[in-house]
Amino acid sequence: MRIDILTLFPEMFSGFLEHSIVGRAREAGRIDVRLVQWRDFATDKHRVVDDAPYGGGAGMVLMIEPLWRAIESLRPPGARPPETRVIYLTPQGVPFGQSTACDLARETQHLILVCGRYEGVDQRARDTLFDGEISVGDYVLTGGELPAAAVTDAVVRLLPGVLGNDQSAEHESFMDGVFDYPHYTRPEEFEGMKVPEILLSGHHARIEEWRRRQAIERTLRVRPELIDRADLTPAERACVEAIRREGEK
Ligand code: 4H6
Repeated sequence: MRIDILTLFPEMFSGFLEHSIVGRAREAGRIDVRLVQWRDFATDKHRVVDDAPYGGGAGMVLMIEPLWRAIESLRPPGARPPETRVIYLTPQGVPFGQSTACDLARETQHLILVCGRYEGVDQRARDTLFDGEISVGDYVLTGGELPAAAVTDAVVRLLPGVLGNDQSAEHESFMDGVFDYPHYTRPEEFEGMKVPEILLSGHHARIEEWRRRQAIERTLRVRPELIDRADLTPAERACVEAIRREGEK
């Protein structure tokens, strides 16, 4: 997969791209991430890419022309979704989630992430240049760089062969719409806090069942709305109803 990140601040990505899973995926040649300096597509010698808003008001607006030129240079003629996608990171975007990450990992070979700043881009760019707009949550950041890093990380770790262990990708929190189960490691007891006995029992089937119930209980407590859309077996649905009834008492 190729990922182009169009930004005014490429330095913000250096640590992130070099380390951990994304760093290794790059070294292994599974992904080709390029940081693209927005100013390189300015049309004047001062490399200006923003201007004051028509109609007045605070802040600056990213001009359409440099952005247009950038996307022209990054996207081959005729390249279209889902194989090629130009995504704008904005607080006004469609909420990003694991299902969007899965779709991008599966269908998209060339992802172009546009990191806005200031008051964002000229509306005409939004009307014509983007294949989608994504928000990583209901909060405002100074720029789209952190959201672009989040989307990159979430997508790259789903690419085949990127996580050494494919099981951990399968078993993970959220793959079926339920949180991960609680994890414990040594020591068996710390400051009086013990590891749940069941995990030391060696009863694999019962451990699986316990973990699943813990995961469902926690999801129900923290994010009850997730459970309705979760991928649960009939037995697990019955378990949800039982926990809900217990909670009503
Ligand atoms: C586009 C338009 C994404 C991008 C405006 C971006 C949060 C998210 C930005 C802005 C972002 C998210 C610039 C508006 C700073 C507010 C960059 N913030 N902003 N939730 N900020 O995904 O002022």
